[in-house]
Amino acid sequence: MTYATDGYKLWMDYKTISDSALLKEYQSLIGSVQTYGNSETMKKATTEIYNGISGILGMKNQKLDGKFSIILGSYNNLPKTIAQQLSQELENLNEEGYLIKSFSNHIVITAKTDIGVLYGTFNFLKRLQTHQSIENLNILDSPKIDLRILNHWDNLDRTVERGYAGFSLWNWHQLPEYKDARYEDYARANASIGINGTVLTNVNSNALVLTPQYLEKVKALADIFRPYGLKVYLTARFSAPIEIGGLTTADPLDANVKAWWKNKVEEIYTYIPDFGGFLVKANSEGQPGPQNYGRNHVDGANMMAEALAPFNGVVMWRAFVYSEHDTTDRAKQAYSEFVPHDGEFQDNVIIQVKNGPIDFQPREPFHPMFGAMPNTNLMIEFQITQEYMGGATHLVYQPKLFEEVFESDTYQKGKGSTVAKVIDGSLDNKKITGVAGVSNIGTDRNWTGHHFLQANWYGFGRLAWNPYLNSEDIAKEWVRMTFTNKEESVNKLTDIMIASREAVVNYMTPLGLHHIMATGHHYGPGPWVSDLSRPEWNPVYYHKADNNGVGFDRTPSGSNATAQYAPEVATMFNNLETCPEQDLLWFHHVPWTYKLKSGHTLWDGLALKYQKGVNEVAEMQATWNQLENEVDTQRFNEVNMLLSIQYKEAKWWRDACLLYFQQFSKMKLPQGVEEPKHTLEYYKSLQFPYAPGIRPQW
Ligand code: GCW
Repeated sequence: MTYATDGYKLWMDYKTISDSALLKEYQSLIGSVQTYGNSETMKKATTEIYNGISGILGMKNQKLDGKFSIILGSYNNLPKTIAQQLSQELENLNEEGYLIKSFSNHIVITAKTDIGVLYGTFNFLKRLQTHQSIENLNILDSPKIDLRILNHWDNLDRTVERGYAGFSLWNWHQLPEYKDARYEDYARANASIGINGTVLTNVNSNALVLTPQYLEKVKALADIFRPYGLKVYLTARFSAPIEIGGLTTADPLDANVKAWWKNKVEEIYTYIPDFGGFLVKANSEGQPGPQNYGRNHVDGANMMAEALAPFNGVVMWRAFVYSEHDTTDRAKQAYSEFVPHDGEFQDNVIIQVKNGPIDFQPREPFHPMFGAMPNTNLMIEFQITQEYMGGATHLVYQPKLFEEVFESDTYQKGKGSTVAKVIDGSLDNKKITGVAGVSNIGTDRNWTGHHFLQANWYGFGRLAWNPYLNSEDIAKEWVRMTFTNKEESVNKLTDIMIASREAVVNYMTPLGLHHIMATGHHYGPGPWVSDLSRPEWNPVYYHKADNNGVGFDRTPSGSNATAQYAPEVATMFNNLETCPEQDLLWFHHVPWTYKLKSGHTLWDGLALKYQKGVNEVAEMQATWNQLENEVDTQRFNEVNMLLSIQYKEAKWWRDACLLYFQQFSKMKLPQGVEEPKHTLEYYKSLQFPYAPGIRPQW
């Protein structure tokens, strides 16, 4: 089998342009390449620009003799005559930003730092890959977010929690001596989209990674990643002082515990001088934390922050907490625990909040904490891996979801206080800002299991750099770099991607339904599940279907979760007339006979949405089939097979959910909705003990 189109090269294939007119034009414009500076990062930028240009221009061993010389270098390294002309513009960049500027017979790619130059290099190559003009360039671009981070839920045994693309990239057993070439390819791919941090280990953490045996291995990875501007972070198990430190307590106020963390952090920095810091999941789903000692999140986070502060390290402290002892609506619990502590966290603590108040569902309203902690650093966490969206089997273009969340208006300071403004820090002038994405990458040859899911890694990076970008533009740019520049095909491929997000919502959880998946693996429907030990793990807790209707009343007559939003937002959600229908059953328990805006009853509307989701997948398949001669055979066939599975599973979701809810509505399926092929008992009987990414308890 040929690996030419196996997807390994991601969006950096640098194939020679087939449009001969454009090829000639670029060849006439691009001349000699000159690079200034000799840091490791500049070496990478130099290799990249040569490989990129010679590949794209099809001039592997030929001299480039176009009109403009391409000049790369950070401001301090550029020849004075050139640097002087750019000094003013560079003022407007931050440390990682870059300037690409045409003047006289040069195209200059410069920045304050070498890493900025590397980012600029990738941007310049992207212009060629996407067939844009390279004349009169004047591009000034800086990231709007400080920490742009992948979170790997990778275990030390190389399994990946909620991972669907093979095993962990990190071969801990062979590290530090054996350095898989893939480590560098990984770092390079991240740099190409501006990702500047990676948390190597699962938030359900193992303290062993903090021992010298593993720190040597972490160091080996950090050394490979460093030239690409990619910092390494680790998850810190709160009970590590007991497990690997021999202490009898992990109480954050205990002097010995504090000293242990201080020493541990100092030790880590001897291995990795630019170590990024810790990510901590504490007192959540059984993980240890400060509450085990009667302390709170502030005590825990600040204790670690003090140890990291002398080295400029940060603590990313997760707000994903809910407790079986708390009888209030799970959607309210993180806010209740954290918001009273606004302003109490150290400057180098950043609270990491999932995009919605439950857990990475196909659609959730934005998390109310985003509009409620003006005096605390807050970062957003997305899940790029598709725990609740069909694993790596379903084509779901997630930047649509990310964009929807960023555009949501918190009204924290009146209209226009979008989540993007909270996260980029502009609303409240935050000290540190960040965006995290739970990685969908593994050892699969194409990295993400499904060719199209590479676009989610790509789009995550682009939106972490700039949360105001348009997800459709990102899709187009990815398609052009990964598949084709042919206009008609670009549009078709983009159509598939854009449609895919609403499709998955429709065939899994339309109209605000949520958390109705099967237990453990979370793959496939399970709205009937009601026997798990913790009430809030059961789907019935979330949909509350009964003979009267369906949905979770979170208005003042119910859990009153809406009170956690700004009054304008709460009022909108509370009122059935103004609550967006896409969130209807998230906020309201609605009678089956309720009239939707379309005029359909809720039951009919729900059934039609499920059917619509299935139809949308069929349309995605039809569009894909039109592309058979436009994309390479390997990827065409692989995506084709996956789309067939997605179609089959969309029908499974529709049929299982509708049969289940029909027991309560006792209404017939409306016209246009296909009858299920099997009985409800059949769907309930399906088991998947070896589904990938599994975490058995919940
Ligand atoms: O809901 C859960 C997932 C867990 C995950 C957890 C979290 C890493 O099912 O697998 O644990 O979210 O985000 O901490």
